[in-house]
Amino acid sequence: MKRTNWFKDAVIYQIYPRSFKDSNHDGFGDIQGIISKLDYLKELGINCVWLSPIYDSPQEDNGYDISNYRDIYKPFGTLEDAKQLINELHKRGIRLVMDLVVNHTSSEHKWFQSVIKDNNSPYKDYYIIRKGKNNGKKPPNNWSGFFGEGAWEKLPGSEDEYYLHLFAKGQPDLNWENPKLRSEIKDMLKFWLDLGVDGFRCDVITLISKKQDFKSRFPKIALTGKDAYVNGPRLHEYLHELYKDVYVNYDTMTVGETVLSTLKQARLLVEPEREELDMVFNFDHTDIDNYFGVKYFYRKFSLRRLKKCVNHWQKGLYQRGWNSLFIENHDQRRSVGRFGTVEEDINSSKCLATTYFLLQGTPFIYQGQEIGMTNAHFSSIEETRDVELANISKVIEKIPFFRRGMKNVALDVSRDNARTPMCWDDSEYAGFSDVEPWIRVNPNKDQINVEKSLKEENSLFHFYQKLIKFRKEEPLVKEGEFHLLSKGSPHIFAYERIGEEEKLVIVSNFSNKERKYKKLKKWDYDDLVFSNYEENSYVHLKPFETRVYKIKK
Ligand code: TEU
Repeated sequence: MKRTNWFKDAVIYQIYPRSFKDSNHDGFGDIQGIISKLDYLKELGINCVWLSPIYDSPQEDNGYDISNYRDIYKPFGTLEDAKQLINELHKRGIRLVMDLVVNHTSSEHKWFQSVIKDNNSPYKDYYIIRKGKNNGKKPPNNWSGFFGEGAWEKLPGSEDEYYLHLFAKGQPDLNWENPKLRSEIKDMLKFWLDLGVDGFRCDVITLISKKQDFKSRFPKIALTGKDAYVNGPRLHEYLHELYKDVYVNYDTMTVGETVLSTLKQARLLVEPEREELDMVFNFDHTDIDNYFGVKYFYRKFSLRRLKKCVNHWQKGLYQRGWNSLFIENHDQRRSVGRFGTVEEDINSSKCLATTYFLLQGTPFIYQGQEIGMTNAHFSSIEETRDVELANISKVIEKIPFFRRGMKNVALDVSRDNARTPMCWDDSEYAGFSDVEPWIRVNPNKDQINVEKSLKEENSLFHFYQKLIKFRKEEPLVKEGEFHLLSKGSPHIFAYERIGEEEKLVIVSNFSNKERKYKKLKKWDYDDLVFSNYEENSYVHLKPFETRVYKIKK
């Protein structure tokens, strides 16, 4: 089958299923709930959905711990529901990208269970299992994982062996060195593609190959051993193998969650002739407001640093690969109040929306982002549910220096901020469910909900709708070359998207004060395609004003 690169024309909406819409009164989102909201997504204008994991799972990490790749977690529904979802999406011209979590399984997966029951199980080599040091008293090395703990756990039933888990204890890492395991994964990919799934978002895909020495590394503040387990020696080989044995036969798309990858590494993953992935998510921009890539070490946001980072990736992948564009997902706190925006002024969210949406690449919207949902403002850990926060909190508790300053930071940056139920209306449980949900509803549901956004002409929802329409109709958004204009300004983010005869100019004022921007003299009112203000002055930008011009060169 010919691959059509449809992802270059896609606007992708991420659904976090447990929090999207409950249809069966258990306070937990489900597939039928999603189906009931597809017309809403159609109205927004998106043409692809990325669905976070719905596979069978004990839900230690909300489904990123899969116990059966070919079945659905019962509270979400059945395989029949999944087929119906694919069908209903396709009927509306919307594609479906599933989450692919193959760096690890759940410890409840039958492969891992078989190893626990029988130390000689043929599945033992599906995992990374090593003898501990000192006759098993100490783990095989000093590596630490992503949730703040050591990366090894005693293998149940064994005296001296440990298994590697770069995430929670219930997420043992798979051993990609084993060709049988790779073959199982390829079969599973075909299973979903044959059901009609259009592509995959590949969870922590840069971790699948590990250096095989398994030696201790120089201790770090976080992620000791990462030079051995991120971008490992056989990563490209494995990805190319999946491509040539599976993807090449389908009109599919893959986007890799490439944690800790530099531009140079990303190029190797997405240059089309290398046949590995179609796109990557890089996290440089979400690390702008922290130190050392650790979100608990909060750092004041700087627009200049953001521009530098955007410029780096836009220029760096131009005509070599394809960018993915996002400001939110289920692991990040909400963008409202972040990246130079403020909760009190919806115009600031419009500025941010315009600025990221019209860059080169495929834009993603995370559920609730389109109506401006905010962080949940948790006041205690009891209100949260995330295993990451639970584990990190234990680490913070142990170290007095951290305990003092970091408890509140941890709540502020908790992933649960973006995982509260989607606010559909202002009823008790925000129209998400009619019983108490698995995590509390955002207290500002009366002000920020879908029903209200649909009614108000100037809502963020309608602004996104316009942006999506504009992106679809304007080839320059897809193809134009990126050129940064406002490098030095601490408040203004302006850039061009240059084509052969025309160009787009995007100008946003990321401050709550009027700002003079002299370059505005160059462009004519008549060329203004849209803005978040009805009237625009000559060389002054109003607080959080954003404008898009289309200009003949
Ligand atoms: O996230 C990978 C990842 O790097 C995150 O753990 C990230 O470092 C952290 O969330 C920042 O706060 C993916 C999934 O998106 C995440 O939900 C899973 O928990 C994780 O993989 C394990 O599958």
